[in-house]
Parts: sequence; structure tokens; C-alpha cells
Amino acid sequence: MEVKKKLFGEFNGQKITSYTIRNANRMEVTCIDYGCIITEIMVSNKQGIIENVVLGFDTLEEYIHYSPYFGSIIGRVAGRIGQSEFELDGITHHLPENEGKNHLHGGPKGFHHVIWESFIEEKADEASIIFSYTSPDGEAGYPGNLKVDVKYTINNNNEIVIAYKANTDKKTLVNLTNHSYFNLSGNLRRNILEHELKISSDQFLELDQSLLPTGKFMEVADTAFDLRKGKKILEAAESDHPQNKLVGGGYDHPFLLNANTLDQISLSDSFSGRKLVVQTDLPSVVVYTSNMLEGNFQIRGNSPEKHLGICLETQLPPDAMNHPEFPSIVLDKNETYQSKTSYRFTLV
Ligand code: FUC
Repeated sequence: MEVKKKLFGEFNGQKITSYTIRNANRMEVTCIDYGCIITEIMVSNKQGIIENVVLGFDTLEEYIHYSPYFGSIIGRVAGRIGQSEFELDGITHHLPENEGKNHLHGGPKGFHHVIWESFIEEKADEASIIFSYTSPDGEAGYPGNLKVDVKYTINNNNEIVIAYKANTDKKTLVNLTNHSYFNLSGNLRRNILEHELKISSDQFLELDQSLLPTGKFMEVADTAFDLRKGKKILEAAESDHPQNKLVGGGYDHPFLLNANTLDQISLSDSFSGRKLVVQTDLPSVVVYTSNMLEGNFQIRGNSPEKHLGICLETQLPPDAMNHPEFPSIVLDKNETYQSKTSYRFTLV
């Protein structure tokens, strides 16, 4: 499979390249070496019409100035860190605040705003872009030189496989994710309220006013969070459950994925007939239904609005170092962080 390269823009005098991979089913994925952003996913609907199913821009300037993390890799730590600080081996580390007193998605100069090195791998039935970045010791307040590799592979099963790998020379924190906003209607024809979301999860994490986990594990049963048999996003948007209301109508919550299930996460849109199936080896997914998507910009001719896209951010639970009851996101110098998430497009 072939990778097509194109000049996408320039950032601080450096050329930014876009990479497009097209598979045998005419599915096409484009990503750039700024933020490892997936700018476009072109995939067929039930009539065979190929349209874009992610929110994105056509120019680098828009990604630099306006983007609410569209399509990018988030790091070093996805989600919020309460009070922008954490303790590691008795030392308190202070991080830049970028949402009130808290630190969000790796801070103002997180992995979504850096240029990554890129390598192409072309094989008979798949192609990959390997993005590599070494975050220097102390960058964005985090200790250790952290080398990160993110590999995007596109194959003929209509899958995008994202493989993450990281190593450090000093104990640090790592919790990586991809922040694509999906909308299966095609070219943003409709919002996502009629999309059906299914997640194999018995519990989600309660959030406080700042959208940080309180530490309480909530049962999904008898709430709009019970997605085990699937529900329209509309239910969460209209729900009067205090947790749905708190986030502005919808979800902005970490769901804990049930172990050993084949059908972990799926999103479908019966109008277009498109379906997205997500599989991950990570223990949780933050579902964000664009409840705060607003601003003075256009998304390829569409105004930003609530519920225009849905993010399925597979990751370790947010604010984990301030919650010893959550799985650890500490990476030691002799360890390797590794994880994999696949996104497969099919029809309903
Ligand atoms: C998600 C959410 C946040 C935030 C951001 C843009 O990860 O958890 O609330 O709005 O994306």
C-alpha cells in the first residue's frame, strides 16, 4: 500500500507534511507530522459514497490557532491533572495551568502542538506512518527525557491501528491517547445525537465541577451511562442525571472497560449505515460528546456546535497520580509503555 506525501504548511520555518494512505476499499486516511493529527478519514456509507467522518481543518494555521485537539495525539498525560501538580518519590512537580487551576491534555504545548519526526512503512496489504518525538527533561513540567513512538497503520480491513510506545531515562508520567472527533453522518451532515454508542462497561468515574474524577466508581445500571446494549447519544444529552447535566448534556466521562470482551466499543449511524468498532488493550475510554465545542472558527464550512462530534479517548483513567485507587501511569526508566487501539470502519 502506498503513502502519498504532500506539503501541508509551515511552522516556525519547518515544513509540515501530510501523509495519505488509501486502501483497497477506497478508504483514505490523512495525517500530518504536526501533533500526529488525523485530519481526514474518508470512508464509504451504505450506498458506497465516500465521505469524511472526522472533524478537522484544511490548513495548519487553523490547527495552530483554533483546534480543540482535533485528531491529535495527547501527551504526556491525557485529561486533567488537579491543581496542576503531582508528587513522585516525594518531589512535587508543578505543571503549567491551562484550564483554570488545572493542567489539561499535556498543557499548552502538549504533544498536539509539536512537530514529530516521521517514517513511512509500505507493505503489500498495509501502510504505516511512524511518528517519533523526544520530549526533553522538564518539558511542560514533566521529569525525564521521554521518547515516544506513535504508529498509525491502515490495512484492508478498514482499520486504523494506533500503536503507542514510550521510554524514559527518569521516572515520569505517561498516559497517551488520540483525540479524534468522529461524526459518521459524512461531511458533518448531521450532529451525533442519533448515533448509537455501545460500550461494554459496568462502571464509570464520577466527575466534580472541574470535570476531575472524584474517586468514586459509579454503576451504570439504570442510568444514561448504561451503554452495554447501546443507546443513542440523545439519551445522554436529554438525561437529567446530575452527571450528564454537569458536563453540559452528554458525556465527558471515563468508562471502565469490562475485561475480556470482544465487542468493547462501537458507534453506529443508521442513516449513513456507517459503523465504527474500537478495540483497545487499555482499561478505560473517556467519551466526550463535544459538549463545549464552540469558538470563532469554521470546521470546513461548518460552525462549531455542541454534539457535532464524539471522542473515544482510550487511555488509563485521568488524574491517576492523585488517585492511588486508579491504575498507575508512572513509567520508570527500565520500563516500556506500550498500548494499542484499533478503529475499524464497517457498515451497520
Ligand atoms: C476531552 C474532554 C475535555 C475537553 C477536551 C477538549 O478530552 O475530556 O473536557 O473539553 O476534550
